[in-house]
Amino acid sequence: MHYKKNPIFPARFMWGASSAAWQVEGAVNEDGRTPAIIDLNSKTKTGYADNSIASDHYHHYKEDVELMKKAGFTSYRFSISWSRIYPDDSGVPNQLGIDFYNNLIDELVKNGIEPIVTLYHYDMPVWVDKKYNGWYGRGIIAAFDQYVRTCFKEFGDRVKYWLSINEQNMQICYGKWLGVCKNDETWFEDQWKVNNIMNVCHAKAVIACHELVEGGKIGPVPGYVPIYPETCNPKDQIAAQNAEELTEKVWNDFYAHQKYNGFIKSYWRENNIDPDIRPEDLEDFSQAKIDFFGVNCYRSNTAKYAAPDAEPKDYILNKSGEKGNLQFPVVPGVYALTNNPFVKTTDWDWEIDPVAMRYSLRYIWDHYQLPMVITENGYGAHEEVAEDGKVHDPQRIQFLREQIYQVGRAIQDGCEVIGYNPWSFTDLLSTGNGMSKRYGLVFINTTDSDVRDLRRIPKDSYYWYSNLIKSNGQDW
Ligand code: BGP
Repeated sequence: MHYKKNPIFPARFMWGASSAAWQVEGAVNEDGRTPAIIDLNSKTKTGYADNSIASDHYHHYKEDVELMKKAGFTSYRFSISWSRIYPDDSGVPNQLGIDFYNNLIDELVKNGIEPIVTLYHYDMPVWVDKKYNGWYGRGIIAAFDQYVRTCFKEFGDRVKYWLSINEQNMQICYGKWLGVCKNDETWFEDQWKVNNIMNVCHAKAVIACHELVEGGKIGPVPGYVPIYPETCNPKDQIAAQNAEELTEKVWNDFYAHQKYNGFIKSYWRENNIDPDIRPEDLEDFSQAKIDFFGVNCYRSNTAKYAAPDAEPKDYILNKSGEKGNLQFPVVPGVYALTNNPFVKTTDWDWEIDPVAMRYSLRYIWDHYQLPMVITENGYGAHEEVAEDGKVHDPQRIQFLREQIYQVGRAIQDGCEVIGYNPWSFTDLLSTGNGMSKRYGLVFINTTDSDVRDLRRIPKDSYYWYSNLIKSNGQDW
């Protein structure tokens, strides 16, 4: 791609990278942490590494922050492990867990790096799951409220950017994969009850943040995959809109307007679904005004018309890392997803589509006029240390270069974007492929079958990104 004119990024733009507790920390049995559902869920996935060690960030956090500092980071997005803070139902927080995050936050702040903190990234404590039936039981609402209030009180003096629930839309759309769905048979209806409880928890977090954190800002983190219509056939246009509603817009409208939109209310009516929304939920929603959107954007999807009598198909993600192993969903009478011949794909069949980044930022800005921070965007690949001891990742450099260029274009288009935090800082566990699907700017010398020495080796992309951010987006 030829860059005729470099886009201008605002002063104080937050350049950093991203991670999540269970994917990077390890130390799952240390200092009082108890198991999270994702620890158990992960064991059912082929090739998945045991996350008891992961990237061992728990023991390497100082070295990791040092590398961020050297790269010129001004932000770092990470998540807090709920079961480190509340390991059981005693209502007593675990001081050692609090100490770990205090140390990490202090280290970041000392080095001029703004912490951006996710409260929930797929890792529900097993005790919460057992006691309240996970996201299905309304008992989780008070437990979540207690947890987030503790986070705000303990860390809110230094953490001003907060994120509520990571990719709530994906957790509903891929309920089984991400450990939320407990019963396949009833998920069609259950998912909307579960979603309502998640919405209440999100709303509680927004309210508590504004109450407890001076100058605190909080937003949701939708997994945003823009949907293009396959053709200009009007039926494909509506199919694309349907897909957009059922995978993204229902959530984003809720976050921005604090109420359910007309599309979903009518969908529930037509399908005899009762999402069990209670008057007290509506009261919480009305007070939960978000300050910004976190945006996780990796790829795009393409939709086409699906006839009412079409054969239904589930979305089956590519779990092997060999191209061509993905099955697109067909929802009869609503939409079907399909190939986009205009974009390439990764080994896991994820569309490589930099323009989707510009499209997403413009779409969210046009609909909601709220500032946006990119909280995830990245390239998953098989990688190894080369004979020269370095890690060469030209495809990631190309991916990031093209994506960041489109972020710049969106800013030029008038969108308010305040930061870019790609996935991920170091290599970490992928949701389904452990260490064999690597995203990091920094290589972690470990594999799914051999822990090795966990050495940190900055990849070529780390150096490239460092130059780019030190020039505030001018040195490509
Ligand atoms: C996002 C999740 C992350 C991360 C990423 C890459 O949806 O928020 O936790 O894992 O996707 O996905 P994967 O690990 O499946 O490649």
